[in-house]
Amino acid sequence: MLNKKRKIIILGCIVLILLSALVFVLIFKKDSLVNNENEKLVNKKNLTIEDDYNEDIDEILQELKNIHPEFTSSQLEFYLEAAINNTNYSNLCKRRSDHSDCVSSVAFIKGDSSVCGEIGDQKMIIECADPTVQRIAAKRNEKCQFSEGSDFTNCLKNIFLVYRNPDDCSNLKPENIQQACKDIIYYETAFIGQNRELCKNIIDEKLNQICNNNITDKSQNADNDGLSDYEETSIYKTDPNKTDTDGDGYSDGDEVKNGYNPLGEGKL
Ligand SMILES: [Ca+2]
Ligand SMILES: [Ca+2]
Repeated sequence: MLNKKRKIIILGCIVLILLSALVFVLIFKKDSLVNNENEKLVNKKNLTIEDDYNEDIDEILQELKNIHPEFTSSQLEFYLEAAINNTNYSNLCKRRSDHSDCVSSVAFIKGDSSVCGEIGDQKMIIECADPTVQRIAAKRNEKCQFSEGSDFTNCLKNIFLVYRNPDDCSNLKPENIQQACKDIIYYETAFIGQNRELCKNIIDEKLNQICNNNITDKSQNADNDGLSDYEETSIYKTDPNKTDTDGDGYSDGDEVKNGYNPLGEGKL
């Protein structure tokens, strides 16, 4: 009799333990499913906005609110939707009375100043881009420092995409970001004009070095014949390392100066 009672108690305990374990597994599974769903949603939102930086949308919106306390929540909601859905925000913003605020906010949320490229003149574009660049510059500038050569210069160029001349950078803060903006513009100008002289304006050591290594010196004159290497290679097609390319006894520089052809007989 006692044995039977004990058996029933033990059996009851086992059933109870099994039931508890089942309930526990079910609750845990449900929780992890919910968490996964939330995670997926957050990742999806972040990925749509910025693949590389996974920024927090709530923080971005809070920053935008701090800059523009006058924005209503329906404005913010609209800008966020336009930015996240990657829809045709240029058309969406165009129809609104707050067109420039809309474009600027979409740029800000997306962290993409090129969005500003479509509005007005250069001054308006810069006004639109400044807050976005200030939001992203420090983080991205830091990331750029890990790359070398053209990867490094392209990385910097992408941050200050819509800035065309050093004056465009003048409202950027803090000072080092403003300087980085100016530096990459000096680099671009030096590179396009192949004018090494302009490299001296670049404060950043790494960029200064790349500039000096990559860009030919327009005033350099290896053979000292009165024509710079740049003039010889780009204009007269003479040998920058040979004083008298055509070997007629007159230097390339003298021939050009007097209107003679440095590559053979006759006048230029
Ligand atoms: Ca020369
Ligand atoms: Ca000659």
